[in-house]
Amino acid sequence: MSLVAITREVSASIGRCELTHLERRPIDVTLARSQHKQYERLLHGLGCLVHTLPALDECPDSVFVEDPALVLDELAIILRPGVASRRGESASLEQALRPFRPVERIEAPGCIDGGDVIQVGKKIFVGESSRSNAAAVAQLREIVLPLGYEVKTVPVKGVLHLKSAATAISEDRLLVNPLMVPDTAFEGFEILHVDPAEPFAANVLRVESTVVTQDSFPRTRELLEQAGLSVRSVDASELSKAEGALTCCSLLFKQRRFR
Ligand code: CIR
Repeated sequence: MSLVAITREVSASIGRCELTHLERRPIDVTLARSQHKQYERLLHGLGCLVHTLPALDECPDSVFVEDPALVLDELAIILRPGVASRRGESASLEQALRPFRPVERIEAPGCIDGGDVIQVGKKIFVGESSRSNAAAVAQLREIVLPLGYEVKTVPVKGVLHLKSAATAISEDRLLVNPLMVPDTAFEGFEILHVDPAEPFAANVLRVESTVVTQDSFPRTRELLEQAGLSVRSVDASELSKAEGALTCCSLLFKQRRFR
């Protein structure tokens, strides 16, 4: 079954993005757009059906489509991002998801960013970051427990989202920066650590059996290759200045149409 990748063009206002742990640096919007196109081309080359939404110029962070939604095999959940500036991104994303999945939603006072959610098989880990709270986790549990998922919260430090600190590289292995999230959070998984010289390398995008990393993390790429993975890389320097990485720029899911 094909994978759908929902992406969104880079907003003209990305220079006014939210920043939590990074200093603001000028973002070259033209370069950001061309890097984003390369990312989409790579996904297309890996067999994804890329569905690009038009830019939302009034929403600086809207290229990071991972945050306002979570798509599981059974349904999509419209999340409630942890910062108010990102809540205007949900409506058009919901429209794009409706043909594929029934839609549920997280309501106030819950807030949760998709960047805080790692889903591997029937396990869902949620980062205890500044963007996600217990009310949202309780709502998420209520939605997914009947579908057989298990939801576990995980401490994160020094980084925006759980997925900046750890991502799945296969059904039973995770790539982790142990200084940001403890290995013990992921019981039952085999853990591979990022190279210590590349603390932000843990955010990789798994597309079937391929793992996509950033050009700027060659040492971690080597570790992934030594672990037997097929690895591709892209340049995401401009989106990194907005505190974004690779998983944030797409919602990837099996194509099954709902209506
Ligand atoms: C934000 O602070 O919301 C954006 N500047 C970056 C979001 C990155 N998203 C992600 O890691 N999932």
